[in-house]
Amino acid sequence: IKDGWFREISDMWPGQAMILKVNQVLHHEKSKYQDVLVFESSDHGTVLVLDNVIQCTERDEFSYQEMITHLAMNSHPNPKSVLVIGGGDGGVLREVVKHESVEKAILCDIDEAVIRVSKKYLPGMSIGYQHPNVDVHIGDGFKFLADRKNEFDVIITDSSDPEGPAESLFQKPYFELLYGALKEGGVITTQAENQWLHLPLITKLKKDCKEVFPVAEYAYTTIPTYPSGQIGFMVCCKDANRDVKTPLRTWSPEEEDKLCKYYNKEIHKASFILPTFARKALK
Ligand code: AAT
Repeated sequence: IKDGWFREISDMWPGQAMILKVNQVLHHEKSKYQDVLVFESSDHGTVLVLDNVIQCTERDEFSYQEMITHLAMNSHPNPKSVLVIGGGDGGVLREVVKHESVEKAILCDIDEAVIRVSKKYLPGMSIGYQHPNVDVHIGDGFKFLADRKNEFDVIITDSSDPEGPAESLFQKPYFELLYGALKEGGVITTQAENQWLHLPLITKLKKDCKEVFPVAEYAYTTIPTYPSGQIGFMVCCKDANRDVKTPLRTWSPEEEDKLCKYYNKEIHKASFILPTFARKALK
């Protein structure tokens, strides 16, 4: 933070940076895994930053949390058992428990500090922890999955960028673990970066996913405070006949309106339609 502005400078997005105006710093610590900063911004509500990378702002977090969650959840006929890897702020959990079919939701984040500060400073997201069907596990997502077989209907990997503790969550052995931990017909989504900035990485991700899952598609959402204003997801399914681009279950327009601010059944389909340059690279 310099002169009252936070700057998100990183070699993952060279030559550009999001800058947000800071009203006051609410919390700053070095946890065991990362630098954890929470500040109140002038126009984006409370902001969570890990290792100088914006994880969420109260103003636009819903577009990411709803899409990474409902793209997977609504591509499964009856999701009962759900796992979230990362997602320490609780926002994805909040979205998962909107589905009445869910009997158990486990969250595994590596860093207790993220969960602790989110419970204190981000109540609109950490409300997800209050649901009775939720269990929390503190630990590395890769290690957690190593002992899990045939257990989950949906697994959502809401992870930070590959530079740092989430590096292993972007590699093929991780997708093999995800495949093994899913029940028959299971679905995953993972945070899969930005098509303007990370096309080679996304191409590699999609190739790795395609070698593990019979269905692997890239979708994206718009979000002003992530680099270049968009972020993508890999959506994969164990069932070769499932079309994840079309929601299998839908809410009524009234329910949709009550439950979601970004996701709807039309945007589910639209989120898989890519501009020509990205479509070519990912073919
Ligand atoms: N919903 C907020 C967005 C995030 S949160 C990323 C979470 O992943 C953090 O809470 C971090 O502690 C956790 N994490 C990182 N590595 C691991 C790991 N190996 N196992 C489990 N959890 C992990 C993502 C923001 C994306 C930013 C885009 N630029």
